Amino acid sequence: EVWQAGLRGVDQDVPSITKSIVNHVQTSLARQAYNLDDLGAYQAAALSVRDNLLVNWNETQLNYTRKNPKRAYYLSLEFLMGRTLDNALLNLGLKEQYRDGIKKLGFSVEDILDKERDAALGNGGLGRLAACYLDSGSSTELPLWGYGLRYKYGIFQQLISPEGNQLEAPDPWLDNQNPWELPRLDVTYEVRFYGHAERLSDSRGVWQGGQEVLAVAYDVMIPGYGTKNTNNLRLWESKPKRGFDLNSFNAGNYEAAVASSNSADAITSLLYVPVLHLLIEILIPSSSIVGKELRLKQQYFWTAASLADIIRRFKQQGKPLKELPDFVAIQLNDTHPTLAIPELMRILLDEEDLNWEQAWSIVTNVFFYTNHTVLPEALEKWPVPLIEHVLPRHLQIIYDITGINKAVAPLGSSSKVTVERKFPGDRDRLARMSLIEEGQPKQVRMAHLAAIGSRKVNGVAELHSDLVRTTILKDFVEFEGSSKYSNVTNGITPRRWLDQCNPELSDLITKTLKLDKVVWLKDLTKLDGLLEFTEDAAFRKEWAAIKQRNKERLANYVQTTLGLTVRTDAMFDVQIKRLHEYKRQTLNILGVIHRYLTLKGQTPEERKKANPRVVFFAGKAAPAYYIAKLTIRLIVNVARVINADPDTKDYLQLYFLPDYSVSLAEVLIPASDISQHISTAGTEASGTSNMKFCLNGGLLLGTVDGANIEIAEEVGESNVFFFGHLTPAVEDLRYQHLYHPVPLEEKCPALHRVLEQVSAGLFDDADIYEPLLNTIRQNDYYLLTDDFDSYIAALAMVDEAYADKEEWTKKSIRTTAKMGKFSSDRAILDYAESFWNIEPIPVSTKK
Ligand code: 26M
Repeated sequence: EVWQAGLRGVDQDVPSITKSIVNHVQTSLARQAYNLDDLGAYQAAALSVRDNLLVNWNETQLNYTRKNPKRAYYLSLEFLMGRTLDNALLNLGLKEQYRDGIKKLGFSVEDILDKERDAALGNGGLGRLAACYLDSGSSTELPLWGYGLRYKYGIFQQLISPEGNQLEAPDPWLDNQNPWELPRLDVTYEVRFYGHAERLSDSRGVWQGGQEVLAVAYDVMIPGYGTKNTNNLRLWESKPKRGFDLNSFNAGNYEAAVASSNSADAITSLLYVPVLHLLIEILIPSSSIVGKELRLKQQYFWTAASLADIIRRFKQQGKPLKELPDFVAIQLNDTHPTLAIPELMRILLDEEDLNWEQAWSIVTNVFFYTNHTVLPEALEKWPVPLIEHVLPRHLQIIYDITGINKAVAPLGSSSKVTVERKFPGDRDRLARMSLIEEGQPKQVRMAHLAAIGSRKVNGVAELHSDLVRTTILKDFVEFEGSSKYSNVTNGITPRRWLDQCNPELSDLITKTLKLDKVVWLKDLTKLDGLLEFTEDAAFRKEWAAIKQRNKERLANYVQTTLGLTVRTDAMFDVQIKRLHEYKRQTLNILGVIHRYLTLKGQTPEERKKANPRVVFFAGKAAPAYYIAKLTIRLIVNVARVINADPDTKDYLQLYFLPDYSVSLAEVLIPASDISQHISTAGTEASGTSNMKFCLNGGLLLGTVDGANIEIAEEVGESNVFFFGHLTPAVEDLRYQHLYHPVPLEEKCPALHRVLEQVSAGLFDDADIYEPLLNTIRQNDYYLLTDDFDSYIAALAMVDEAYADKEEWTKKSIRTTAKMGKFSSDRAILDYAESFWNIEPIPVSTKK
């Protein structure tokens, strides 16, 4: 087909593939082809695929240099990429040729793909979103680069002890050589920390002394789907500027000599888990100061190196800096890169001699800020003394922006309209809006800095963006007007999250729509062509059979990795996401216990009417998040008891799958009949796995929250299972809890019975779960006692609906058919058009 060879410029036949793999075995791996193992075969195949990517990557970059378009940069501390080889093969259209070539060499492509380690440089939704956006940026041919950090260790590996406790082990993902990165040892920048800052005038200053660290670039190629366009993800590694301190070395003080080099290496050594810098503040005030300083250094190191790289590229054009916004747009993924705002001000004022008005006008036209949460405890704040110590000049600039004691932007605003002038005498408002929060110590509110320094601010789903406008940034909307505050609903790449993880369903869709798959995978709204087949019994049969085989694939995975036998003739019910109180895994497990107790109270005859259900959980808890870890322990121990109970094991099984990852999600998602997205209304900004399940024909059980709402709008309320209180009720209910508490046995007897059984030690030692149960009994901030009955009712509706298999399959087809909106191509094009003002730059297919 045209798109396969022509558009991608890659047309490798099987003999040349085997030749290239064997060549890499000998010359890159320095091994013999005749005694190669799967890992070696994977590495050689990956290097051979990389050769193809390199050709496209070079052409793409050359094309950008020649055409010199405006470019966009996605700054993210997290890129949760998962595996690359399968994705690269599919995007290049070379999967079948490689399957044959690899077989000729005596290996199976599936075994080889399985040897790749996930690149897990992220925590959850925010990092995976960044990875989907890179895929879509290349696929839609946009000049979009990512900038991040090359962590030596990704997110920790999760182990579960026999007692059910989460244990953390390091993730040394780079231990095997990584064929997907290109070290650019010549692309380096110096980044300064500490030292002292002096003011030279009202706005200008100088920053000297301290310590300098080197940032070294590593490039990761991001191939587009059905195009030659291959963008770049540049990850920075930190390294000491000089190997070590020669003076100490010569004086025989070897420890001191390597100390400074170690402190430089530490910056990119590990990915931070949110709780380490957020929740820990609340639990143990001013605990790990060292950890906090390192996280701040990480953020500045990455931000400074990325900006220096962007400005160097811009300057090569020989254009004046005032034109920067015409050529550069920078998206801030959450507040993590917000130091880019004072850093660009510093460069423009101190190094480029611009005045404040000129500099601020450039800054506020270059940056764009995406907010990913409205949970107050998750909003970043940095202690003023810490910033002063590590980045003294940036603190001066932050104070200049806030306009010491005058609140937002007397200097910052180019229109000279200040909060004081617009709202005279409103001191509370000034205090609320200030970049500096009063307290011991004072803290810098990063979301405020990101908002006032950006051209546009967006949330990640309609409801969430409304909440951003009406809660955390309300005062800013009132001050600046609402046009700057908008929404881009998240999306997911259908390449990885359908074509790659569910190849059988992808093939059935291609066959049914009678379209080349590249067409519908690049215009996902085409899926609604499936709607007319809901009434086609033969089609439904194929659809249901694929779901069944995906369930067997998952069962097989559980059998081989955990040695457990999962029955596949039951409904598969899945909740997979980071463990957090607001996501309410607790509600789910208490619902499972309720179901178990109900079954136990029935006669064997009565039980036969039950809809058999297998419940899967997976997800990591932040290492210091005690309640989240206790929830895991409860799930594991309930599973141990339930799965061993002969009365119920035919009707209810429960599994906690350890070490959730992108690759595990690719097995779990296609196998789900129903998935749970049950956050307290107003707390889950968007969610993105909800979109992935629905795209794969799984139905959704959820609250009226985040992107669930827009999914229901698309697929129709009759095809989703909604329950629970709505966002506007939440505040009121919390007030009731505090001032008019009702005893649990009165308010929710069903839940009361469940808690009593857990307390009594039905699943574990009697007292173990008291701290978890008390969060519900005491103030129940996440409203489990308010939503439990309607949750149980919704589960009953799910059972009832599942009993009618034909009708269920129709719902499943309708759900997939209406998921077009949630392609990350739509989302990234929305950013490109409404925010960045950039256009697709296709690589010419003609030589
Ligand atoms: C973690 C531990 C303790 C306290 C708070 C947190 C925490 C909560 C939210 C940390 C960060 C948070 O927000 C950042 C984030 O990752 N948000 C997620 O972004 C995804 C992509 O937009 C959304 O789909 C998720 O709904 C949102 O939670």
